[in-house]
Amino acid sequence: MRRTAVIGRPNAGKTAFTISFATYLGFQSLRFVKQTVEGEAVELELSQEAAAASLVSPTPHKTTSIQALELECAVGKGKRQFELLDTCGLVEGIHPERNIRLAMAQSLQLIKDADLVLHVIDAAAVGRNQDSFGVLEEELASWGEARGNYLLLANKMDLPAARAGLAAIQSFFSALPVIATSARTGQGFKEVKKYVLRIL
Ligand SMILES: Nc1nc2c(ncn2[C@@H]2O[C@H](COP(=O)(O)OP(=O)(O)O)[C@@H](O)[C@H]2O)c(=O)[nH]1
Ligand SMILES: [Mg+2]
Repeated sequence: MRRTAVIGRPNAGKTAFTISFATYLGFQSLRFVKQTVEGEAVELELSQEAAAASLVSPTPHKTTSIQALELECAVGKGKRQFELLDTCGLVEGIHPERNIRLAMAQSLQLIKDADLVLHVIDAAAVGRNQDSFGVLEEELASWGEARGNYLLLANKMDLPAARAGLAAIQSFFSALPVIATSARTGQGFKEVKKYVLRIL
């Protein structure tokens, strides 16, 4: 099954984007397969509201396990299944908590094999602090250019500071495609869908 991985720093809106984008594609209830850091797979079915309430949070590192959403999309006359993978937030250095370190390692392994990578950035946070890019972004940008099928989502475009953030993101990641999105309003989802359909 084709796999799209959603990556980025904690709090960028990865989980919010994953849930709203799946809803945009027409899914009312979402079947998650959670991979715990111990390697166990737990399945759960949640409504969009329940998923958002339990998984989206302003507290960083709420998502410590991989959450895969198995989705089906109409392509031409047929249907194709693909997996949307919400991952643990990536940060520089070695995180003091063991379960977060394990979740990050697990995320990296799955990202490596993904058919498409969506890198979510909080454009509003960048707009407020334009020096917020670090080694993580530099490394991801060069890796993204080398691998291809790597798309940047300048998220939280519904917030005023995001406009300046978008410009900074476009200039920093000048060799990669950038789509302005809002997990809150659905801005940019149509464009993201086009990329996803291309790899199915
Ligand atoms: N205004 C706004 N807030 C967002 C957006 N996407 C996510 N958030 C908020 O940002 C916080 C972190 O979101 P979450 O999806 O848990 O981030 P994750 O750590 O990357 O998975 C939550 O409080 C969300 O409600 C967006 O597009 N616009
Ligand atoms: Mg999350």
